[in-house]
Amino acid sequence: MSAALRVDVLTIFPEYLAPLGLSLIGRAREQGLLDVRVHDLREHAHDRHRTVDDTPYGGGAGMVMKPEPWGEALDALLASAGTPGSVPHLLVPTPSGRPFTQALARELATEPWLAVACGRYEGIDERVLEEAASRMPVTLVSLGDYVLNGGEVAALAMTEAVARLVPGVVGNAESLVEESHEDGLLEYPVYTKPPVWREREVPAVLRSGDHGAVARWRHQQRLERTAVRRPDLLHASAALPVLTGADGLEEVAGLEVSVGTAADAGELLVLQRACWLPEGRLAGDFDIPPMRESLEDVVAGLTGADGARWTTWVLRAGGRLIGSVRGRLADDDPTTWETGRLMAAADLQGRGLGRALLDLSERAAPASVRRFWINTGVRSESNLRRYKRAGYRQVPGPGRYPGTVDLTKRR
Ligand code: JD8
Repeated sequence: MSAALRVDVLTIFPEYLAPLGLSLIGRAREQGLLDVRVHDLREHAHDRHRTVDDTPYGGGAGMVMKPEPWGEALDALLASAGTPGSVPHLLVPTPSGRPFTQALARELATEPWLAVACGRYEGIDERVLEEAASRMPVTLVSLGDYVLNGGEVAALAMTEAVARLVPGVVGNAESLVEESHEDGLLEYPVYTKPPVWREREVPAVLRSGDHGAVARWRHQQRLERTAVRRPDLLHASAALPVLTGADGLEEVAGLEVSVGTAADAGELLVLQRACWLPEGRLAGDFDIPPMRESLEDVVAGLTGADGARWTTWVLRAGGRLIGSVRGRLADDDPTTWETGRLMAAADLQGRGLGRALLDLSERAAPASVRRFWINTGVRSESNLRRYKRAGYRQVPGPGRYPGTVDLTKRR
């Protein structure tokens, strides 16, 4: 059994941490999975009243925690190291700290020894934190953007959030996976018996026995809840609404359309390869231009240095490059507008991005254009369906490139 996670909490209200003796955390401490120790700071105040606070230099309301008791308490803590020379990671709850998140909890759960310095009053003399940082890692952490009277509530919450990630503390580790904030999405709604309660039914899919359908329903619920309740958690791209063509592409919050430049080349190459990988698999041949092109080739295509006269548009959501398309007049026919390299991030499929990008290219065609041209893999069923839905018709016979077909549409 791996060494227990040790957590030392220093406070003037040790009874505040009594809940860490209850439930899962309490049992894990009994089982030796966790070593939680609570220390009363007043043990390190030696005057008759065991004073731990004094008036603030510079005046002002309230009191400040004195440095001496803290210095002595931290000395004693370091002297109690299980492994000679090891030091704890000291967490200091404060409203001005780094937000405590599930990601930080996961980080801290990998560490062997944590300590939490719970302040009270107006806070701890700043020199205590500076001096501590000279001897151990120190992180100022905030539980949230509201003001508490001290650090104990934060110590409780952080200790529970970290301790429950220690293997064996939560019986069914699987349940940790689909929790809110674990993967950036909120949790799905849960139900139990009876199937009908106060005329309210449990969603039928959950009683269908179709595990695939249940998983899809739960994921959709998580996406919808997150988009409604916590859109900030969703990358702007994930919060992308379903697009109906190029209309309003610019109006979509967080969505930027621009003509691509060399600066976009790196991300474009990544998206291009990601989008043509499935095409290569379908074609049974990965030696296709989008997969073969180098970064230099992509730069040349964006700057026009390759002489191919393409104009490339890139679509960004929240700064992330999520789609692109290019268009040009046909070499041999100024009345034909060619669209190419239409690509949309795989995780954003089903939002009308492809159609919006196709629309974007067609709208850029000069008035002289009477016909649109596009090309795709002969086995690329979804592309063929998309282009035919957009009014294109397949040109009989082989397409411009091996393994492809051409499609055209009258303007
Ligand atoms: C530690 C003293 C009280 C705070 C004057 C009120 C965390 N998210 C959070 N909100 N508040 C705290 C917190 C508050 C604390 C202490 C943490 C120590 N106080 C002080 C400054 C204003 N009083 C917190 N984590």
